[in-house]
Amino acid sequence: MYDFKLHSQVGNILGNSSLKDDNYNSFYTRFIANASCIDNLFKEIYGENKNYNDLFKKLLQTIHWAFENRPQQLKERDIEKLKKEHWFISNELCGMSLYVDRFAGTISNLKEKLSYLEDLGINVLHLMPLFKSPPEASDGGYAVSDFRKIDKQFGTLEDLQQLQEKMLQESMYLMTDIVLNHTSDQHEWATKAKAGDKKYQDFFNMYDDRTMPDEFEKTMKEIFPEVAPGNFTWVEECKKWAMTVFHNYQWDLNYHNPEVFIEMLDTVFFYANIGVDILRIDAPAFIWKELGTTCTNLPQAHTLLQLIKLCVEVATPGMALLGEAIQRPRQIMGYFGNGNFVARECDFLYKAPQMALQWDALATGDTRVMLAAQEVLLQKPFGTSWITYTRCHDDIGLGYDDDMIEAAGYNAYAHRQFMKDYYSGKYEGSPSRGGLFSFNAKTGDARISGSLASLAGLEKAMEENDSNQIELSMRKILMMQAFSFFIGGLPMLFYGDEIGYINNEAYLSEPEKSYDNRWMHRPIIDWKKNQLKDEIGTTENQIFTGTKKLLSIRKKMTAIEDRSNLTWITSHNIHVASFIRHTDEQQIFCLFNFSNKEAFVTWYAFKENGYAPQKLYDHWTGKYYNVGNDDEYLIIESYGFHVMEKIK
Ligand code: OTU
Repeated sequence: MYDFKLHSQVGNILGNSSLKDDNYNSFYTRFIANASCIDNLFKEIYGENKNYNDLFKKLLQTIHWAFENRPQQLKERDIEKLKKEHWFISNELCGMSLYVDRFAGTISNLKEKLSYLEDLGINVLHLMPLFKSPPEASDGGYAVSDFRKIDKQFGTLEDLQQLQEKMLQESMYLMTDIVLNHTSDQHEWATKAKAGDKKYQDFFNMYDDRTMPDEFEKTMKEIFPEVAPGNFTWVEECKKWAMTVFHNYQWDLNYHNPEVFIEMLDTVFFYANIGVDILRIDAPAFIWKELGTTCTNLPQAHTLLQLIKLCVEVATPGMALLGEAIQRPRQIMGYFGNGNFVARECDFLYKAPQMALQWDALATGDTRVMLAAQEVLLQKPFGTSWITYTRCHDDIGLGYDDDMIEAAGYNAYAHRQFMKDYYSGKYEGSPSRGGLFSFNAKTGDARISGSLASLAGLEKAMEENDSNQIELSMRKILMMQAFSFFIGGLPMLFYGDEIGYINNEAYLSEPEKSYDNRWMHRPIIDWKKNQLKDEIGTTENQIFTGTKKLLSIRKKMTAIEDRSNLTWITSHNIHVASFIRHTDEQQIFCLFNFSNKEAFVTWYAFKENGYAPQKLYDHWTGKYYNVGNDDEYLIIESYGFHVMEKIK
């Protein structure tokens, strides 16, 4: 819609731009196209501010300078990505998430490890938080004290830019985090707030007494109830209560203050102009606080995320946004955008409910709870995608709804208790080794820590030197990984899982980690162990080569590309989750047996969705299958799976 005043304002701001090339023309077009929406959304949140016009001008200037400062190579890459449309939706992309220090020591050393990752089939690299963070109060880098300085333990910004250059040459994409919701209490803004600077106290949620904190606490939940109970921390230096939803050394930023938004948008652009291809927005669900609410998933949080997306589309369009909204299925879908902003909020979301539901099915051998969530999860808008995964640096939260558990005939409370007992190894006969994380004595809730291998039983099997259980746990590991590789989205492996690292308790001897058992599944890589990937017969070799094979199968199948092209199959067997990934040219039947017994799937299940295959080729087993009569069965081994392409 033409808006003379607004478009003149944009024109004036750009007037003295030093660049007038094709890239600039494309930028100008994007700017004019998004300007009205940017104005409307910014006004929706900050329109009451008496300095709105100055603030809006500052926002437009921030967007302009982001483009002016963007390296030419990235501008050209932007255009290439825009031509591809949704460059990030590709069956050829597969990621790994890793801590630089624990994987390679430093950013510079990481350059020498790219070949290991390429051998596995990885071409998207999620580097866990890199920016300055107090070593004694870091939360694994999620307590940032300087958003612009690489933490010296990892190296320098130049090291990161050299790594990014090398990755570009290897056609690898870079993903890293922006911690949008909070800063370290040692960030410059927090230090100034402590010193009594009112401007910076207003960057946070600070109160003179307990009146407002107590009011907030009535409806807020606790994230770390054991080590950081409540949501507020007393700050002696300035005699105020600061909101601290996470750890008490993580101060929540106040997005009611437009200065905070503009500062953090500028940081988003700073990361974009380093060459970040996918920006993981940490804790987006928490960025807007309102009394009388849980201070999560509020409409204003979505508006701010849409605003960031619109601004990124203008200045740095080659960077995709991943929202780390670990929420229940019905809440999580909102982060793809709604109304006029469908597919214009986050490009990616973590498919956290799906991940948790895989672990649910693995514990019970029953896929019905998982299937009960699919109607919601299938509503993902075209042009957005998921990060699919089995494990990450965090805990496993049983973030699916009670009605989904009850749909499978279970009592929700008892079922959740079972899951905690099963994965912490307390349940009689459980093969799992894991830990309860953030147990909440008031609610009985807890999340689960543990590595893929340990939760799948490999740790216990190796302890008992039980070759059958070792074999079975490796089958479970590969089945779980395969599910996340073919369900649709960009698979993100967690480092160490490709080799079968089990839990490690070394963190207990480190004061700054000992209170947080998520460190049990964040290994320090032993490269002698990782080199066993090439030694036939070792568990490392079997897990690595199996994972590698699955990724190479995936890369050959365009039907696996996440084009909202998934149809669930009624497998007529509660132990088996099965779906078709389909295009006109290719149909892939994926079946996963989550039970410890053989599972029978009637061939009839293959015919119900109109594809009626007669002959299938299983890319995993390398075998051909003739589709049988309706009263005949495909037999799937315990924890086995099939990735079967319709041949005719
Ligand atoms: C995120 O966590 C990060 O992934 C965690 O590593 C950080 O500790 C945390 O934020 C604070 O920065 O829901 O969206 O259950 O899984 O807090 C925020 C603990 C999150 C984390 C959870 C998660």
